[in-house]
Amino acid sequence: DDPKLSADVVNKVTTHPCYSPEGHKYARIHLPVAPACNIQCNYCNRKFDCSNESRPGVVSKLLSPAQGADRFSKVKARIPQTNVVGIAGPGDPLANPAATLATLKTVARTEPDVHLCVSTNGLALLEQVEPLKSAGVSHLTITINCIDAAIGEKIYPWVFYNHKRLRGRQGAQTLIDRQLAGLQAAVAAGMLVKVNTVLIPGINDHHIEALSQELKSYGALLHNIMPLISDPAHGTYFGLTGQRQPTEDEVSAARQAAGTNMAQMSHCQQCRADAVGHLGQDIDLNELAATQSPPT
Ligand code: CLF
Ligand code: SF4
Repeated sequence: DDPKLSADVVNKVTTHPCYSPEGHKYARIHLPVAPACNIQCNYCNRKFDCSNESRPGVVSKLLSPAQGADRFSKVKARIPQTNVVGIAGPGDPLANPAATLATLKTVARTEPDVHLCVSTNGLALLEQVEPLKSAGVSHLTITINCIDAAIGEKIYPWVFYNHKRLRGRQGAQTLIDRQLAGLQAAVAAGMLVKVNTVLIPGINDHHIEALSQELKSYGALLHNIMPLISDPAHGTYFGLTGQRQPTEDEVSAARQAAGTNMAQMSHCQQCRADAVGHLGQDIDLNELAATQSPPT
């Protein structure tokens, strides 16, 4: 509804299933080519997909870039509305830049009209904005849970930056600084930047309005507040404190608070890193595997 958006931006928003409800007729495919991660989130268990952008409790079978591009071609033949190729894990795509970029470039050669989408924690984003841009990435998601290191140190026990493991407040501050610098650079490079925030009761719920105000000032387009999925059986737990997940009312209140500053996404499905199909109607990968090439 924003009259300031150009026709090109409106087109990119309305043809992407995550960026607008109007995009629901299009489908996305996630290619799980990125196993490593460069930070630790307290709600993550590394045995599972990145729960920043992916439904926890399921492990993606990793693909090589060539296998990823091959899966895309097969899915495109079967679901022609697949116009978004996303890299969202199972770790952080930008902690695996070679695999991520090789996959995106191969896909773009096969199908130049597809939207290329990446979801990252943002730690390594600033260095990768140019390579991502030249690979043709148009849609970018950064998971930013706070802009206050006193909150961040409760969420991230460590980050690995410049060959060093940084802990506590220093680690959190480094991550926040890099996320905001990366956000600014990605916006300046012309990417449509969405921010995902995992809502964690008692940790960052009081901070959402201040966060969304800052995100808006850095040029983010859209805010997706996702409830923490807390299920020890699925390997997600918040540190060892048994953090609960937010209620529906708490999620609505956070979206309302953030909505004073930013357009809100409220149809997120918290997808797996290997999700395929229309949002909420994922197709079965086992069925797809029957037509998949053997590992190389
Ligand atoms: Fe995938 Fe993410 Fe791109 Fe969408 S998912 S990389 S922006 S193509 Fe979408 Fe799934 Fe929610 Fe992500 S519903 S988890 S917001
Ligand atoms: Fe886990 Fe994702 Fe956080 Fe990395 S960024 S620790 S993969 S939730």
